[in-house]
Amino acid sequence: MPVLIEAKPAPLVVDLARTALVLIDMQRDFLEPGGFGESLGNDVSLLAAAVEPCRAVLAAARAAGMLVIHTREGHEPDLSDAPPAKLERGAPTARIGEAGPMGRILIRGEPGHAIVPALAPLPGEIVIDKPGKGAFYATPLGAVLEAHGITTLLVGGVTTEVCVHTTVREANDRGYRCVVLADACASYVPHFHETGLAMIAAQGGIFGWVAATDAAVAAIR
Ligand code: TIU
Repeated sequence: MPVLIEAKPAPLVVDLARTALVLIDMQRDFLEPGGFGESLGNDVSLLAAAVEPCRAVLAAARAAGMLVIHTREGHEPDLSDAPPAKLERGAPTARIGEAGPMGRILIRGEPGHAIVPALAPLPGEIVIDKPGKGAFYATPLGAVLEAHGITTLLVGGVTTEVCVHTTVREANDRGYRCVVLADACASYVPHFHETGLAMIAAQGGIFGWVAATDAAVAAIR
């Protein structure tokens, strides 16, 4: 069904039957103390504001029967999918693969790798495990979207300027229309969040649209 979503730089009409909700990396490793995000020196409480908007749009998407996709950043226990450049960089308090209070940092299957309880995937919902920042690199996401005839993505998650941006840039180049839900995203660096959103909608929407979660929820209902 075609619906109108109020967005920047301009409202757009989307066909809900061809639209997926993609929630990026709403994992304990990023949102809770003791995980990857905190190991990098971040105040993880800055991401909490995105949870309720994500929950609201997730509920609306489920009720409307839309395709729902969750992503998780993380690595195989043997780190075979983690490039040295990623493992070695920076001076974290604990490196990827090292033990932390939520298990090994950013490793698949560990408690910290899980999506936060408020947004836990339902049985049957698609969960894309990704080794990189973008959700298309080394994952089946492209094939999944193609199989479902998806043309438009509603995107929330963390962090705005890292995994959300990378995924939206990848999706835009693959021909998807991306509507980034501003308040359903968050960053450890608030001005990166604001600027990151502005970058998407600038220049006539150079690689997407930006909308309030309420606007998307109102359109989906
Ligand atoms: N550190 C940071 O801002 N983000 C990431 O490492 N991954 C995601 O954004 N998911």
